[in-house]
Amino acid sequence: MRDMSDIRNIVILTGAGISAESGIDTFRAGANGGPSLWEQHRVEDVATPEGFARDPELVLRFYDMRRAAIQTKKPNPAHFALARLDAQWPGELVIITQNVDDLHERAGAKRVLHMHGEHLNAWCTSCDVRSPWTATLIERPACPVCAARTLRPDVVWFGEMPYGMDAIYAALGTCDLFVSIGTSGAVYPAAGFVQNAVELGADTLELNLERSQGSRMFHETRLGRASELVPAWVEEILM
Ligand code: BV8
Repeated sequence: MRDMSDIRNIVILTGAGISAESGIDTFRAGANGGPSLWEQHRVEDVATPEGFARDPELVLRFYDMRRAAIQTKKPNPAHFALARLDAQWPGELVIITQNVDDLHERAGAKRVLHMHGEHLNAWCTSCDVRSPWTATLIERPACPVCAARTLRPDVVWFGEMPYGMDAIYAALGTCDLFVSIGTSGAVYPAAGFVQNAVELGADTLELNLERSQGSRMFHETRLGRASELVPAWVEEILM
């Protein structure tokens, strides 16, 4: 691992585990054995374009329930620690999140990239405009721009192209440190970023409740809760 003083550019990847202690269910039940999202619904039924075409009401209700739920949750110390790092870090920094909640932003983070979209946006498949959205979509409301009743969750489903891939690969190409927080490493291309980082010469650190599927590719793994591990790591890197 580099000496801390040689680290200029940082790429952070977050997953559902960073929001778990805010009360937002993860996709795969973590070591804490909490409920997981996929236990209630099969991925193919609620997180694919085919599932949406087959049963739009089921999918719209699934996302309406989650969109409402996240608005009752609050950022936890891990989100606040990353927002502090974002504000104080003099070099390049980007928080690439797989999460579709807005807890990074509500904690004050600015340099956030939602590669899998955002619950609080609705995407009109007629005019392609994404509009801020905190209400429900089940009643097929009119698009605020073109009035068509073709709004869907602005969330990247399986088989769809994640957002910001060019910016992500550019950031991985210049980063000195890649930090993965609260993700199982089960879904690509996000799960492959650590491999890109290693091949491009970055140091890699994993902060997670349990070892992720890509754990062996990290130079260092720290196991524990994000609300404890992340503030401690930010304190260390800002020293
Ligand atoms: C793509 C938004 C091409 C939706 C999500 C066959 C057909 C088609 C595609 C594929 C295929 N086979 C493979 C693929 C690719 C596919 C894929 O990877 N499938 C998997 C299942 C094998 N990927 C895609 O389709 C992607 N698109 O490939 O396009 C392409 C390729 C390359 C470059 C460009 C384009 C699109 C995938 C996006 C799917 N959408 N989310 C929604 O939110 O509803 S995925 C969703 O699950 C998340 O966003 C996240 O990405 C993923 C994994 O979730 P995690 O965040 O890791 O959460 P998880 O519950 O799994 O783990 C939580 C972790 O936290 C655990 O490790 C736990 O221990 C830890 N934890 C728990 N509590 C705590 C904690 N850690 C710390 N503290 C705690 N307190």
